[in-house]
Amino acid sequence: MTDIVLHNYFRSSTSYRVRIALNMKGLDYTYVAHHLRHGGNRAPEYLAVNPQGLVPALVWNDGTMIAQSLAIIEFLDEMHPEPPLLPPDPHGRARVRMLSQMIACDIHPVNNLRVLNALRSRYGADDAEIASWFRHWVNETFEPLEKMLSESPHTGTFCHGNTPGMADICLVAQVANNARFNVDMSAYPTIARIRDACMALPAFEEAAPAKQPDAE
Ligand SMILES: N[C@@H](CCC(=O)N[C@@H](CS)C(=O)NCC(=O)O)C(=O)O
Repeated sequence: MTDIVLHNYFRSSTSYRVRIALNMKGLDYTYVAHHLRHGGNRAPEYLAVNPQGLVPALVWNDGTMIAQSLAIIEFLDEMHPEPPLLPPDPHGRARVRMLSQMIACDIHPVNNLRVLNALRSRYGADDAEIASWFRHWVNETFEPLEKMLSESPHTGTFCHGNTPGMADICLVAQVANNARFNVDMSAYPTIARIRDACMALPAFEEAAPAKQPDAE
């Protein structure tokens, strides 16, 4: 048995998701940083761990490598069921996965660093255009997300009821990313309220980018 190792980067929102989940489960791990802006994720040593060259990647204590933040979070939840990150009922689990995937599948991929870099290098986009692109895709999903959260009887202190789970993890990490691109959160009071409730919890607060050893 070895340590649990998390390959990640302080500013990466997908890494942030997994750090929160590890903290919520009370699991210690070895923090291995890969500097995305310096191409650390494309280094041969890291590609030998995760051929996709994206962070995060978790190496479990039996040597198993798992990439993809939502797969990692569900794996942690199955290996360490307390506290649960998904509700006990199928309807609740589907709702939490739906909310999580709205962020993880419909916002993050089009705003990922490699996409922003391609906009710059292939199409000559400048900083203002990149920021405008980023905000556009956040707003495309945050508008319906705000409506769904504010109108659902299942929303409580957190996205689903009064205990934090996977959707809250995705929400908090996305809101942190938004701040770097000046997304106006005034149109999203429910999302902002849930984010604030999460950040009052040590598991979320200690996983924040600024608290990590590679923070700049
Ligand atoms: N769907 C993956 C996405 C992973 C991902 O794209 N991570 C970003 C950091 S947030 C990355 O490694 N980007 C490197 C790049 O764009 O070159 C997940 O949820 O883990």
